[in-house]
Amino acid sequence: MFSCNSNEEKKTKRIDKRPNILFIMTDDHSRHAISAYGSKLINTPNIDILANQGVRFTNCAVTNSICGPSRAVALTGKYSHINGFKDNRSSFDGSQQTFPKLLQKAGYQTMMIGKWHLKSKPEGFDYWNILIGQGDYYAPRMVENGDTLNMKGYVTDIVTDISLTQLGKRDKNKPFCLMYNQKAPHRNWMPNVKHLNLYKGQKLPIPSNYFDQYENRSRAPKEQDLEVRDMYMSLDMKLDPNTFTDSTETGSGGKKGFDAINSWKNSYNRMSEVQKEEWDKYYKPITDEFYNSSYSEKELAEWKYQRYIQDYLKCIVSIDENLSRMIDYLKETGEWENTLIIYTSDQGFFLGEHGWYDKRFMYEESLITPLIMKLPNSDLAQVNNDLVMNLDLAPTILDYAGVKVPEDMQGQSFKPSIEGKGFSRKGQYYHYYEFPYGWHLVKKHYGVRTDSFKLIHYYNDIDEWEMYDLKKDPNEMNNIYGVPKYAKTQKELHNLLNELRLKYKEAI
Ligand SMILES: [Ca+2]
Repeated sequence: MFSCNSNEEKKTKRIDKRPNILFIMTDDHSRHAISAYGSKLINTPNIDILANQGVRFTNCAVTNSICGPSRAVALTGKYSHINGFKDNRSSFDGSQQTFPKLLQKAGYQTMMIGKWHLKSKPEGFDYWNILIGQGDYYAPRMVENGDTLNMKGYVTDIVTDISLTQLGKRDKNKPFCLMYNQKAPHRNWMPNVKHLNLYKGQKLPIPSNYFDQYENRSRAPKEQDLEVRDMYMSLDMKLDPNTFTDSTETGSGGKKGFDAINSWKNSYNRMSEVQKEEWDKYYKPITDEFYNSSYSEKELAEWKYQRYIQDYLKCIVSIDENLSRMIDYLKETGEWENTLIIYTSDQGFFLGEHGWYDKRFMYEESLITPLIMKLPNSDLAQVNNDLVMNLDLAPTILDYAGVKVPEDMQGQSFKPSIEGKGFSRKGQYYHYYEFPYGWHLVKKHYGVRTDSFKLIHYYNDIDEWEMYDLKKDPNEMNNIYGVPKYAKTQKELHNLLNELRLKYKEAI
């Protein structure tokens, strides 16, 4: 006489009414590859569901645009120089305070599944199952609560499978916090074989500044190594590894001396024989096309862009498809209404703007990360233009869970902003450290961004400033630092930068 299918009945089961937290972080997902942000490249219907029934942020900046550091900031609500994880050489001090630990202490069930990339073992989770290092696209190696596992299949599906299994096993009397962190769409952008044929034969639009010559700016954007035209023919372009020789290489790939051919062979060989067969059907003609053509330098740069962007987007199709499984699960179990869902990336990404891939620079594409939040017990669509940051994620999550935000967290909850009660931040402070070691040769720099301007200081082996008028020059092609007309604004930005460096306890 009691129906088990009633969502109402399932909803009333939980006595603890605090909202669940579903924290979704993908890796290197540019907001320009999400249709809710107006992408001309891809449809992401399931991410769009969150935006159409929640809050889409247009100005969420990261503090340090690179994988590990950004994750450490999200966990701690503290800048890299405070949480100790400044660049990808670092190892996260897991003994420190994080929002999952505080939620666990407050009675939440905490789970961390997928990309972790902080070297040290996760702490503060009732269950964790993480990809090793950057993670493999095929047959990924994982560590479950300390035990190493060799999985079969495609990483985005696997991370979702494990997440759904663990959600099913949880204590349903308590709220949960699940960090559901996808490896995709991180380099080297290997799509699921079932998505290989998407975009086949199409030419996607190339950004207007793809052939940027880096004039009117400091030396820093000229001296990087993150141009699409320099991508590896092996690892990135995915030419048939069996045909590959050193002389086939046309790019530096961001790190001279890196063994890209072997890295590519290893990735390729993680596929099963059946997967390889599907893979080869798609990539062999591409390999042949390359060997049979004599591209000019410009044609090769355009060819590489198409190869890059299409693989990148196919990886996102899989993320979006798997997100629908999570949404269905929440709806079927009656938890959809009372769950705070956060969709974000560890940073933005260049999709050919300035001729680049990767991130690191304080320019808009890399600095601004997608952030969409489906609020508990609300389906009102909002667009929020406040100057929020990934630094604010931890305090915001704690605020929604009704847990006191510790005073030493440097971010601020933006729940009041969502509720129309105001939010105050004059400028977003940024600092990138990974130079000259590591990848891509992006020089050390710090700076501040307001809603109209940006000031950047490159230092270390250089001492140059850049300033941009974001309203007039949204693509940041023209450095106005030192231009007399902007002298007053420049002085104000310098003052704001000094103020923020003092506030966040950073000194060079
Ligand atoms: Ca990343």
